[in-house]
Amino acid sequence: MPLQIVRNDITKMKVDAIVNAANSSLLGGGGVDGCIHRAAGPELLAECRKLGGCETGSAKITGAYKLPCRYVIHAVGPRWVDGKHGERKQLISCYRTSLELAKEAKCETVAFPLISSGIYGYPKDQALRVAIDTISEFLLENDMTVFIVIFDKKAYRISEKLFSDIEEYIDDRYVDEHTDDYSERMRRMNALEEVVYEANICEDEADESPDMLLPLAPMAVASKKAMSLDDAMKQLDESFSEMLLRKIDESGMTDAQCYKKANIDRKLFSKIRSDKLYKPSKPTVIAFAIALELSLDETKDMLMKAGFALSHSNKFDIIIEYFIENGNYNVFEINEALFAFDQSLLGA
Ligand code: AR6
Repeated sequence: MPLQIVRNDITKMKVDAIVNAANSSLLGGGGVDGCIHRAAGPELLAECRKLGGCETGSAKITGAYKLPCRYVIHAVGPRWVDGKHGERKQLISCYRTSLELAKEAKCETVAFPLISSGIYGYPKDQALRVAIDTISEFLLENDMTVFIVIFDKKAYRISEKLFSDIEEYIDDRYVDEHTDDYSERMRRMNALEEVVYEANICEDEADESPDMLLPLAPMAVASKKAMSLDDAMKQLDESFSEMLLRKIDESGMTDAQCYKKANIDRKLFSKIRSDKLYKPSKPTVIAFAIALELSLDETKDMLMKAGFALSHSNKFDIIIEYFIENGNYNVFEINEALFAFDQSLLGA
């Protein structure tokens, strides 16, 4: 997954480079800056002294000394005043400069804290949005794995409105699922049993007793005839990989546009492309469905190809449904929300 949100102490991240939320003196301070200097040891400060400071909105790179990474990129974020003093522009520039420095240093993995969102007072939901938008734009053109490291989950905020909309949507769906009266549930069960029963009876076995019922694959359901294994194999449905490639063609996107929009890395996509019977994880399937902007029904079809379904007794599924129903196909925004609700993220 090229962009990931994780909960951790950034000084523990085993990546090529970590980014420090520094001040323009580059001589250390509180917050994450203090943590990084303490963990790296005094040699880091000695190297920083030679850099002659750094402007707000820019960044400089040093070694990492005792840290488990190779480089520290010291980025100087803006102090929040009221949002009308160019704060956003400077914060974007911080992320861009840091990513360019990481690229020049041939880093494949980079971890960012939420720059400016602590002592500098940038509202956390807006700081997160800037981070995600700027990093995902960079990843459209560059192969890198970038982590946004959230230190304190309590301090993590998606917008209040989005959070409460999703919460309400989850509540409604759980309510739906659990307020069917007894007769409605029996009706559904009976309907289901009839389908299964019908599906299992072959014409020449019509007199078999119902307790001989076995669950059959949809392919067999369609034929209602006993068939040899060879014949059955010939009727195998379009696989997940085949459906994905067909949908990409139909969408007019290139493969790269699609896997990038899905937040899936190139290597994983090549595996799926070259293996017709590739078995993806559920978040991977959904990531592609989102990138392809499939409707809810098409998403369910694609999930079925990989042996999955969406259920109303699962928060992850309801959140996905919420975004699809609202026509919001931004995988990064969806991941923000999934993270806020402690669910696994979309992508690999
Ligand atoms: N790992 C990851 N994130 C962390 C960690 C950690 N170990 N510690 C804190 N954070 P801040 P700023 C998060 O205040 O707002 C310093 O004095 C924290 O929860 O460190 O850019 C500098 O020298 C918050 O979300 O940086 C500057 O003077 C985020 O890191 C000034 O603070 C950034 O919070 C910079 O302020």
